[in-house]
Order: sequence, then C-alpha cells, then structure tokens
Amino acid sequence: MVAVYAFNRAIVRRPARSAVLGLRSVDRGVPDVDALGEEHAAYIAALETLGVTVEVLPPLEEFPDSVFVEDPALVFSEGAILLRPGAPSRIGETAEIAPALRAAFGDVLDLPAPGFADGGDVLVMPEAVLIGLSARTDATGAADLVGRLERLGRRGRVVTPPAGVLHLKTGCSLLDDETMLATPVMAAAGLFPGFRIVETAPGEEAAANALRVNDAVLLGAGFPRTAERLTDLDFTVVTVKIDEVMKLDAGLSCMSLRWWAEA
Ligand code: CIR
Repeated sequence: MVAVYAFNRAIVRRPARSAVLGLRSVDRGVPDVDALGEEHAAYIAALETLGVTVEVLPPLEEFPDSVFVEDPALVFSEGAILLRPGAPSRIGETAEIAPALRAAFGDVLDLPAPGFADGGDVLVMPEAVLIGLSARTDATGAADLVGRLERLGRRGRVVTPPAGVLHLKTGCSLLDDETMLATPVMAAAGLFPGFRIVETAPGEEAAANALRVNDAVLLGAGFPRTAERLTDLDFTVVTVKIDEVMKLDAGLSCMSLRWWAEA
C-alpha cells in the first residue's frame, strides 16, 4: 500500500469574498480576501510542485467557509465519504462538493443523519483513522463514520482530544509512519501510542496543522523554531504563508482533499 501521505490528486475550492464572514472562534482580525486568495494560490502551487494534480473548484459566496474543503468530505484511494459538518452554516457544503467527488470516485458513501462529523477531526494514520470528538463531531457521527470507514477497508478509532481545540487536526498532524507533530497540550493527551512526537515550539502552536505531502512537510510560514525542529530530524520543510487563513481558525490541511489515485 502507498503511504497515507502519498498524494497525486487533490481538490481545492477558491475562497469566496464572503470569507470575511467565516467562522472565527478567536478574533485575530478580519481576513483580507485578496491576500487570502494569494495565500490560496501559493498553496495550490506548493501542492503542484510536490507532484499533485489539483482540481480547483469555483468560490461559493453563500458558504463563507467553503474554501476549507477538508471538512465536508473524506477521501481515500478506495473511495470518498460525504460528511455532515457540525456548524449549521457549513452543512450545505456537502452537497456542493458531492459532484466533484462523484466524478472522481466510483464509491461515494454518505454519513447518515442525525450525527455530525467534520473532516478536520479526522486524522488518517497508517494503521487507523483517528476521529476526534469536538464541538463539530459528535458521538453519533463518529460512530457512524467508523462504520463507513470499515466499508472502505479502514479501521476508525474515536478519541477525545483536549478541550479547547476546534478540530483534532488543529493540534496535530502526521509527519511520517511513526512521527506526529503536536502541540504540547495535544501531545500530553496520550492519543498517539507508539508514535514519536515532535512538539511545536513555544508560542508556535498554530504550526501543528502541517501537511505531509509526498517527500515534504508543508508548514505555515512564521514558525521558525518548529521548522528547525523538523529540519533537524531531516524532514524537508516547505513553508506556505497562511496569515489570512489562520484568521479563520484554519491551517494547511483544511484547504484540500487529497488522495492517491492509481493510474
Ligand atoms: C470553521 O470554523 O469551520 C472554519 N472557519 C475553519 C475550518 C478549519 N478546518 C479544518 O481545520 N479542517
């Protein structure tokens, strides 16, 4: 099986001008939509440079957070799962992303009502798929998702991340088959038995939502000490500016759905 961080296809959606109305739990300022568009374009370019063919969907003004395509769906080489995002303003994003997934995958499953699950709460690891309970992902949604994952040959495991994080992956990301990048708080939660954990540097917790893509780790720009920790461990780090993205409580995984498509 190819590594869970081997990707040759991705779907992204351009940010809408309505992104200024996107959900924000912490006020870090209103994002500048032009700068957000530039960050998004640079993100696409970074994926392409790493060997990923990117399908770019048009912006959706009626859904301010729809640039974060990771939340309404999950994708694997074996098929896709349409999710039910837990924020009322985002539930309609699933129907919007569905056509692109039906075109790309033979097998597209649905998460049934009434549960909710956001893709940001799902961390794909080599042996299991972690599903974090959160304000967006409830126990019913998580349990139903375990069943859907089984149908795609994947083992789901439900975990309870520390309180106060938006999504499981707000605080952690997979670096390789045995290494996890995590905030100190997430690292202390004991969610990753058997993994070597690299902690984000003090004050750089937002770096935790990194994205391993093929041979490189995409890391937000502006986290020099965390970048150094990764390069010291021989990871190839590619930095991407996400200042505007972070104002919307998001990071690098949130802006794409990624998978390995067999030729
Ligand atoms: C939201 O609150 O839903 C968006 N403003 C941010 C979504 C970030 N997505 C992710 O972490 N997967």
